[in-house]
Amino acid sequence: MDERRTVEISKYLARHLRHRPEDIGITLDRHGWVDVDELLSAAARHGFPVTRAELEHVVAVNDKRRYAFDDTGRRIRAHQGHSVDVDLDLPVTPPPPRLYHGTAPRFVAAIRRDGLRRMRRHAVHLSPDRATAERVGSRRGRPVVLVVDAARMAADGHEFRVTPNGVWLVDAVPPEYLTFP
Ligand code: HQG
Repeated sequence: MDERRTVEISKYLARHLRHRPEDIGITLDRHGWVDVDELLSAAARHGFPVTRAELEHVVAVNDKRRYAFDDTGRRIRAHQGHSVDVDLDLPVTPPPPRLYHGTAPRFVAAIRRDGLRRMRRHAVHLSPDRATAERVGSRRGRPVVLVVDAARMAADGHEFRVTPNGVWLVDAVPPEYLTFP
């Protein structure tokens, strides 16, 4: 399958498994799962036919491993990034001492004031290393990388969770835990 088709399917999945399932008449369960057959027939009905083989390919090769099948292979969900309300059911996990967040210069003043907020998503997304945070930030132009004192946050009772593809999630990061460049 060529790269363009892979990206096209991945974007379609992001749209409907994270943000707008109702647009194609599917419903995610409370943990974000949807039946694969239901997804494929809904996609076909809405003018975007995808085969099971294509779906498996996208799940397997996706650059950030954004999607996963359950153990039976009958259901699929996005690992993170939802704007619809889901409970990803991930265990609270002790974070590494430092985590990173890539953002854009235009958000820095508000972040200094309010800290990191979830904005439209279900959680604030943090990266385990600076290089990943730079990539996240560069989606919006020149990246600005903030360092999060995760050790102190955890000691103060903030709960961290990590997705199977290595994205750290937290409800918010108050400004006192942030270091700005
Ligand atoms: C910023 C992609 C003003 C925040 C990426 C970010 C990631 C604030 C933007 C994943 C703020 C939200 C998530 C505040 C935070 N005031 N701006 N108080 N607090 N912001 O896209 O972290 O390709 O929802 O810095 O790689 O950029 O979709 O979050 O710039 O892993 O799999 O508000 O999305 O992954 O933007 O990206 P987003 P994000 P996927």
